[in-house]
Amino acid sequence: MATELAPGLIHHPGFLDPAARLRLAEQVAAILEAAPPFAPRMPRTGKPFSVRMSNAGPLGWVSDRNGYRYQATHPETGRPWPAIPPTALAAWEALARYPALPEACLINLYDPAARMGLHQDRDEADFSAPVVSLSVGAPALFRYGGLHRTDPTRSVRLLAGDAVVIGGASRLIFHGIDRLYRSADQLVELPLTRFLPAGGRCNLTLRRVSDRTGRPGEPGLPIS
Ligand code: MD6
Ligand code: FE
Repeated sequence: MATELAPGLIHHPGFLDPAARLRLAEQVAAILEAAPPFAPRMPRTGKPFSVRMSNAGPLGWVSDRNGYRYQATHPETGRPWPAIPPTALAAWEALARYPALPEACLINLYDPAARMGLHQDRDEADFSAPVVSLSVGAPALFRYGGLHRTDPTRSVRLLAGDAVVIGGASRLIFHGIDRLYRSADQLVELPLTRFLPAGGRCNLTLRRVSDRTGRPGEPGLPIS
């Protein structure tokens, strides 16, 4: 049963059943073999994120001292990103209600102590497409607010297999991950233990990057 947390912000608990979670974990592990996780850095300060990242699809989201941007190649290997995993494409087709395929699949890897500060996803040129998120591994506390950083926030726990769609009036809301929870039920994510040896969580976000003219998003300007 889906819950509309705010207009356009939809939580689908258990969207992936355990068999689909296992398939997705296997597909993501194969991507990470080819496109190893890297530690993105904050624009300007160069401070590393606590979350490690990789990407799949024609474009990948990267962040370094020069800012946030999408690019076609891995920042360390220089190779093109692997294809978006089939289980994630199927989730986009079921949930996005958008007439084109996603161009980017950002893979976020959370060690048990990692977190993600409040942010907006706004490096894309077409905000009429939603962002679709899939999670496997440990539960996490997802915080979401409004269109301004200082707006009041609420929180919801995301479990393995949950999907979240951020679209419509919520496309540009601030959101983040405050913390992970320990969980006993991580067996189906076994294929990812090589990349998360202490356990943790993997979140995928699927995005359109270009607008319908094919123009890519503005190069990332550091937020605030
Ligand atoms: C995460 N998610 O769940 C971080 N962004 O690890 C996001 O930043 C996110 O869940 C856009 C849309 C959905 C999301
Ligand atoms: Fe986000």
